[in-house]
Amino acid sequence: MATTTVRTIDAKAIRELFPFFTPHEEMRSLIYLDNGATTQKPRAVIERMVDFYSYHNANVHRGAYGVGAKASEMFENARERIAQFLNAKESAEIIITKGTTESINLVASTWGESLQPGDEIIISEMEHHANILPWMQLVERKGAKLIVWKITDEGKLDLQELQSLLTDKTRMVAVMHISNVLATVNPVKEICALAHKAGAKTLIDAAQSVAHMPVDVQDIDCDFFAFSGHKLYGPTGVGVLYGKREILETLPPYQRGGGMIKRVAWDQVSWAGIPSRLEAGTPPIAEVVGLHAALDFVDEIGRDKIEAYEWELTQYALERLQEIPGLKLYGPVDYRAGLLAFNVGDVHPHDIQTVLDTEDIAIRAGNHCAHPLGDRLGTPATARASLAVYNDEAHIDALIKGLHKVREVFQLD
Ligand code: 7TS
Repeated sequence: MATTTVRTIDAKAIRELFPFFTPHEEMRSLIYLDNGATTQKPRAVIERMVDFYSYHNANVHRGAYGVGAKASEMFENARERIAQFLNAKESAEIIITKGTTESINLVASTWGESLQPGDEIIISEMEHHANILPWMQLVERKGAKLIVWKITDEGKLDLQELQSLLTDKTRMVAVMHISNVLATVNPVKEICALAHKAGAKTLIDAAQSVAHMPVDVQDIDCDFFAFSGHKLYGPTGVGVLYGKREILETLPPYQRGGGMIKRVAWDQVSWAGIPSRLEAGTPPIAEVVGLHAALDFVDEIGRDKIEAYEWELTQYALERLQEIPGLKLYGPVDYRAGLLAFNVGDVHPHDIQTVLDTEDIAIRAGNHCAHPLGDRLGTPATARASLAVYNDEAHIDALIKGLHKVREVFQLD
C-alpha cells in the first residue's frame, strides 16, 4: 500500500464549488482525470459570465454609454488582473488571444517576420504540436532552420545540451513549461538565461503550468509566455500572450481590422499602440471576464498550496501505479507535475480509456498532440490521467481499481 498521505487541501470542499461535480439528473457522477485537456469550471466563473451577459453586455472600447463603459472597464480590469497574476510589469504587456495555440501563432507570424535566411529556432523534442507547427511553417517561409533539442532518456531537458545548440544564429528558444505527456517541469528560468546570453529571444508555452504552480514572468525573464484560459478553470475561447513591452512594440500587426488602428485613409494607415495593435476585432469579452474569476479562484486557494497538494497527490499516484503489473509510466519520477501517461502491457490506450469509462473515470488516450515525442518514446499513444486541485486519493484509488479491471478484461497476467 502507498505510504504517502495527502491532506493539505480539502478537495471535496473544492469540488462543491463546481456544478460539474454536483449530482444532477442529466449526468452520471464522474471521476474526472482529464485536466490536461481542459479543467472543469467553478460556479464563480460560470456565474461571472452569466452576470456579464445578463447585465453588462456591450462591445468594448466603443460605446461611451454607461453599459459600454462598464463592459470596457470589466475587460480592462481583467487584463490588469492577468498582468498581476503573471507579475508582468504592466497590463499593456498582456495580449488577449483565443488560446495558447493562437498566442504562439501570433508570435511566429509577427515577431517571426524579422527572421533572416539561415536564422535558427530551437524547440524541444517534447513540444506539443502548438509549439512545433507555427515554427515549422515560419522556418520554411523564411529559409531559416528548426533545431530540435532532444530529451534525455529520463524525459528531461539537459541544459548543457542546449548550450551546445545555441549559436550566433539562434533567434528564438521556444519550450514548454510543463510537458503534457511526460509531466516534466522544465527549468525555464535557466533556459531563458542561456538563450539570452546567446542573444536569442524566448517563448514559454505555459499551457500546462499556470493552473498548477506559481508563475512570475519577470523572474523567469522570458520574452513571451503563452497560456489558455480553459486549462486554468476558465472559459474556452480565451488565452493570453504575455510579451515584454520593448518587443511587443516592435511587432507588426497580427490580424487587421477594427480596434487595432490609429487612423485609416486610402493611402495611409497608422497602427494603434500595444496591446490594441495585436487584438483586431471584437475580443472574447465574457470569456476574459470569466478568466478574471478563474484567476481569483486559483489565488483564493493559493498557487503554492495547489503545487504542493498536487505533488503529494502525484506521489501517491506514482506509488499506487506500481501495483499494476506491466504498467509502463513515461517521464521523470523524482519530480513531476500531476500528469501520468502510461501503457499497460500491450493493451491499446483507447481500450484502457473505454474500460475506465465503464467505471465512470475519464482519462485521455492518444498521442496528446505530440507525435515527435511519441516517436522518441517508441509509442504512438499512451493513456493519460491528469490531475487538478479537486482530485483526491479516492480518485487515484478508483483509477487503480479500474486498471486492475483493464488487466482482467484483457486477460493479462
Ligand atoms: N501547449 C501545451 C503544452 C498543451 O498541453 C496544449 C493543449 C496546448 C499547447 C494547446 O492548447 P490550446 O488551448 O491552444 O488548445 N494540450 C492538450 C492536451 O494535452 N490534451 O488536450 C489538449
